Formats: sequence, structure tokens, C-alpha cells
Amino acid sequence: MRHFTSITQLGDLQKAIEAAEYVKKNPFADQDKGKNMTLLMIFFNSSLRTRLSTQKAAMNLGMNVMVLDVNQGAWKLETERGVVMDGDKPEHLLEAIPVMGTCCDVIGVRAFANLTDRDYDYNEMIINQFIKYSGKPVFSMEAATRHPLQTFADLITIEEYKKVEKPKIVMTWAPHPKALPQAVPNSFAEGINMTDYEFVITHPHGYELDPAFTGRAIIEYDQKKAFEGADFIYAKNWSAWSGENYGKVLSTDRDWTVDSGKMALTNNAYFMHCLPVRRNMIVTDDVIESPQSIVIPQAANRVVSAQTILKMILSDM
Ligand code: AN0
Ligand code: CP
Repeated sequence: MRHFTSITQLGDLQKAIEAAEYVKKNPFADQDKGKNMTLLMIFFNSSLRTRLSTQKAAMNLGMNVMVLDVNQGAWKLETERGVVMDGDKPEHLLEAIPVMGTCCDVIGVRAFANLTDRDYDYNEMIINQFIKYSGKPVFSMEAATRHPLQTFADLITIEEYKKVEKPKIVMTWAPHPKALPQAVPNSFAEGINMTDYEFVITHPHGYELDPAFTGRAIIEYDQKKAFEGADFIYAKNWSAWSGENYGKVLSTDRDWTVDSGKMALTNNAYFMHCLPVRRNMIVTDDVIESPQSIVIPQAANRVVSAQTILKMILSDM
């Protein structure tokens, strides 16, 4: 694998999960693999987990790591071609990217959707330019439409906790005060669609996701009905994807918050969230603190996810 921008690039998911299990048991088995190799992590947006887990993963593989926060310390970057650069951005991505490529061997990029122009976001303009102009393997640390390192960690976690062959997975929209991208739910849906698990997505009307990602998922507008018999509840907020409403917050209705009453409808489901999570908006304190909440082991699997992917990239260089 040269670039990693979508979970579907893993091909054989079962094999990838086995590779992850090996990495989890033997975190320092490949200390020489990344020797004299440098990972450059580029952040256009904030991060706690992705930053720490990807850096830790690279260190476990013996890599050197550099982190660049584009909006703090680096020159502000223009991303549009053809713009007369008389504003506040002194450098263009088209020079910055090849220069970044000269300083490293592998590049990780975090560049969220701007949520104003759907075509621009869904064409993945930023990460695709890194792929085109850096000359190096590039992987996504959450791009405009997907967050595959998160999805891989989610799938590893479900594999570890599932009690039946084909668990019922329910992804539920939950309220949030700010407009968030669709990257995490898109990517999670893409990942679950690679399995034969039962898959239900529940959200208020108007929050339909791109069917290219939701695929075979059953869409259920009644959240309580969706929760019945669930083995895993995967909560996430996202902004609207459809048409004119793209990127908008249509509802902050706390009737959609995941609480213990709704969890009682499930098959004693595990509660998952990619974090960061807003308590008592997305999920109540008691649910996230309950023994059924696996958000911390889920986050811990981010190191395993990143290390497995980096190892695959290094193996193919
Ligand atoms: C981001 C999002 O929803 O895409 C990152 C999640 C990993 N969340 C926030 O900005 C709160
Ligand atoms: N889940 C996740 O990617 O978290 P960060 O935004 O903190 O990296």
C-alpha cells in the first residue's frame, strides 16, 4: 500500500485485523523497519488522539517524527489555484507541499472539510494535492470525507468485544452545538460495509449521509426502534450533507442524546465514540462512565491502527 485515505484500501479486512492483533501483542517487533525514516505529520486542524497515537506508532517502528501545525508557526497556506495572493496567506500549497516532501519519507495529513462547498470537500482537494505533489506516501489523519485510521481502530475494537459472529451495529446521530464534518460517520459506514455485520444508521430527517458511504445500511428515523437488540452503539454528530443544507446544523435536539433509558433497549450494547465527545449533548455522564462504555480501549487502539498502517506503508516503499 502506498497511500492510505480510505479503509477500503485495506482489501482483505480480516487479514488487516490479524496484522493489527500481531502489532498489539508485539509493539516493538519492528523497531528496525522505520530506521532512518522520517514521518512528517501535518495538521490543518486540532487533534489530541491522532497526534499522540500516530507519533507513538511511528516511534514504535523506530521512525523519526516531525509535527507541523500549519496554522500555528508555519506560513498560512493558500489552497486555491489562480488566487491573487494579496490577502493574509503568504505561501501556496503548491510550493509548500513539494518542500515538505523533501524533508521526510512519509506524510500524514489532517485537513477537515470546510463545510461550505460540498464539491470541493468531496473531491478531497487538499489530501489529493499532497498525493500529487509531495512525491511521498501520504496517509489521512482525517481528511474532508473520511477518517480511516479511526475506522480501523473502531473495527479492531469491535472484533475484540463482539460476543456473536454478526453483531448488530447501530450508528446514531446525536446533538452537538457546532457543525462537524461527515468524515467519521462516512468512514465508519464504509468500514462496517466491508463486514457482514447487521448495520443500522439512525438520525433525524435531513441528516442523510452520502449513499456512496452508507451503502447497504438500514436507515431508521426512530432512534429507539434502531437501538432495539443492538450489540454496539456508535454515537457521532455530523452536519447535514444533503443539497442546500450542506454543512448546516439542523437540530440540537437533546431527545437524541444517548442515555441509559435508550441503552436499556439494546442487547446490553457497548457504547463507542471516537472522541472528543461533549458529555450530556452526545451521551450522558452515566452512559459514558458505565462498564459498557469502551471509549478508552477504542482510543487506545488508535496506536495499533496507526502502527499497522505505517508498517504496511513502510513495507511497500
Ligand atoms: C471532529 C469531527 O467530528 O470530525 C474530529 C473527530 C475525530 N470533531 C470535532 O471537531 C469535535
Ligand atoms: N478521534 C480523533 O481523531 O481524535 P483527535 O481529533 O483528538 O485526533
